[in-house]
Amino acid sequence: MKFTSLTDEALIALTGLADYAQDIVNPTLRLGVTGLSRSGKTVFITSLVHNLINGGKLPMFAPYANKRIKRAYLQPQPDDDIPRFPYEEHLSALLDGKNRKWPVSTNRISQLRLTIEFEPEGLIARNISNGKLNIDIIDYPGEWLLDLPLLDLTYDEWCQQTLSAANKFPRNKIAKPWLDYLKTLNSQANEDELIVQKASELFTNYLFNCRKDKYALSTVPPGRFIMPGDLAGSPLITFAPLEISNTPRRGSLHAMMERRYNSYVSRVVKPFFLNHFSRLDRQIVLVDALTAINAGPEAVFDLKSALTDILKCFRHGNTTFVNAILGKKINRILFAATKADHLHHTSHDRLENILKYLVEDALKRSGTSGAEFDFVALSAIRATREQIISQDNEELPAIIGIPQEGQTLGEETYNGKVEIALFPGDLPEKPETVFAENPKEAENDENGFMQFRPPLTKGNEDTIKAPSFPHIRLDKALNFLFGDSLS
Ligand SMILES: Nc1nc2c(ncn2[C@@H]2O[C@H](COP(=O)(O)OP(=O)(O)O)[C@@H](O)[C@H]2O)c(=O)[nH]1
Ligand SMILES: [Mg+2]
Repeated sequence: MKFTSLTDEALIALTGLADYAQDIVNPTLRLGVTGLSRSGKTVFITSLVHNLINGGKLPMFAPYANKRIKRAYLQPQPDDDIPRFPYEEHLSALLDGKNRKWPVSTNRISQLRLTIEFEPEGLIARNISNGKLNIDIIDYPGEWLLDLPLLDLTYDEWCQQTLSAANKFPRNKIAKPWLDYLKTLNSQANEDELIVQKASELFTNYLFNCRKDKYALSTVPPGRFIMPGDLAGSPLITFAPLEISNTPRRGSLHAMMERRYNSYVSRVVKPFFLNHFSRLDRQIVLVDALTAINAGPEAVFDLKSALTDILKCFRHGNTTFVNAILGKKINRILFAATKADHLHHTSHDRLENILKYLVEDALKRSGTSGAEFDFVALSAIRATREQIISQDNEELPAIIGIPQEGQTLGEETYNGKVEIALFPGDLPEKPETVFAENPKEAENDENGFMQFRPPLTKGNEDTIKAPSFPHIRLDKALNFLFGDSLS
């Protein structure tokens, strides 16, 4: 199967033209926000919107620093077939005083329209622009992007790839219960719904376990198995790889699995790329690089291969025939390493460099997409502050925050109320070190990084006067993503 066929191209062309016509009346930028689950999409969007609406501190966001932004507000979203991003719900979780908490994770696509009124720059611009820009933010799981390679794989090829990966360290350990069950199956046996369900359940558990912080593996297709969206329980995501020896006999387990795999590819994967992905103008890819670095070299290699697949999506998306004609393509892509507040600022540049190194390495293998790239280490909502602590005649950079209830460090279990100081450790100066032995000796829980509670902000407690969430380099990200469209 190809990314697009002739009929698909016609469909993209129609949607593209409709978007184009709309854009003339109401200038609109479609901003994709993606990343694997827990990479920080929900927190990023909530903080972005709140900071813009409430006059947060954004000195690196040029149109805002130059006071050309008059106001920003939410409007009803344009697409009736995508759920709305539940901004108010997420916000109230974060602002709930003593009970404040991180918003609940979502597992599907959603959309929000933010409108910015601004003073166009220069006389001519002031005459031709109405000074209004809609930013349609589309939040979608990165797991769905990593399904793109499936468009080119037959069921048999997919089985081969998936099994070969599952038999390698460290996946072989995680996959054991599923692989053991697989050995009891005969692909030529009669089809059987219960067997298919059992295999699919064990396979899905394996994928989920790969994502745990301890392993932090990134490439775990099919994406809907982990992020089912509205498909939970559907036959479309009830299948699994098999050990295959010959062509499928009619009515066999093999034939049944193959049929479902093909439906998944044509009815789930392809429509996502045609209906949503192909309409984006700008894209931010959020990457929880710290968790991968912390889990060790296998996780970092896997992250790089996920980044390669993601870059391939952008390249495919930008080279379809109609996109070329309509001049519609993703022209800016920002890669952002999230949760930088887990580090002292002396390591922020290092984190940025590691991400850049991983993406540039991946670019060599994926080919370029013609888009402009940038890299940033950010924290959309900063949960820590910094302090230098003297210990044994040494000045050590520490971060201070309130660990979430139940977090542990050594013997200590925290109750979600006390603040602690933590030495976060340094990231390596040479980015390539992350492929070698575990380079980071930080003070962590054995299950990964210490999770901190969200900070107190205005709305939480009267004593705090900040207009919006504190952050690290959120403004730099906004400037790259749409600063140019507000001039
Ligand atoms: N300290 C800190 N934690 C963050 C930040 N962004 C996200 N997180 C944590 O990561 C979790 C997952 O973030 P979320 O935005 O829900 O991820 P999503 O699944 O990509 O939407 C949150 O519940 C927080 O615990 C950040 O900027 N700083
Ligand atoms: Mg989310």
